[in-house]
Amino acid sequence: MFHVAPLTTALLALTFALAAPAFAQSQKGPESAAGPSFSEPTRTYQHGVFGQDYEYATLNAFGQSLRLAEPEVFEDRRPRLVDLNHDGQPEILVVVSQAGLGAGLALFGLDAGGRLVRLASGPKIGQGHRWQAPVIGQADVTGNGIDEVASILTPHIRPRLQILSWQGESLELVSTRDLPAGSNHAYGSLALDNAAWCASAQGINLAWTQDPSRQTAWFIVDGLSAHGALTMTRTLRGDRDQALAALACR
Ligand SMILES: [Ca+2]
Ligand SMILES: [Ca+2]
Repeated sequence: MFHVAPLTTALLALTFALAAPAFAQSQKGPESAAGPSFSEPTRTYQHGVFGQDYEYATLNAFGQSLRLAEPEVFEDRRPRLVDLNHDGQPEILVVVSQAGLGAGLALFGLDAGGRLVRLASGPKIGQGHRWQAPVIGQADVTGNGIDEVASILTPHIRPRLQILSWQGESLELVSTRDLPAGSNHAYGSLALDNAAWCASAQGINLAWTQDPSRQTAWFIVDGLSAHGALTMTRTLRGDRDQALAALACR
């Protein structure tokens, strides 16, 4: 005797898989094989900076999962491990966005009881569907022993560098400045690892390459002026080998 129901169920499952392959195959982010990851795609925001119509609701790290309360979503592809206070316990730097306010950086990690929690939040841009692209790395530009994080605000519209310092439950603004060349993300691209913010033998490197053949830029950040402005020296543009060395924090 034939059992129609299981066959129908199988066909429905196959039909769904064929109809929505990107969503169905992305229950976890592509970098989930090792380390922290995102999961549970959500269409509550749908900005599409990665060429997709969904973001993520859940962060998975340290054997635990944390789902954001709506309307916030992770508008991100890869949680970044940092250790801003150099205590040997990693923090996780991510982008959190919501309708009406756009993107902000946030820091997650373990609390004193070993629970995965949000440790700190930075300012959101203040307008919906406005993103910011974290720059990979950490560096102490204020000289207080705690490393700062960097991102490029509105990288597809008017790229502007932002430096944030972890203070209690906030990522406090240290400095912003317009960028003279390029940005670290191309709209629709999944690539997020093509920029660096890190200490090198020369100082603090700030580097990115959108397209290694054309859009490279490398700066040495000298520090902060008496007025809190970020001072930096532009060292080159268009030299792929040197830009890649700068990206590797050399
Ligand atoms: Ca730490
Ligand atoms: Ca610092």
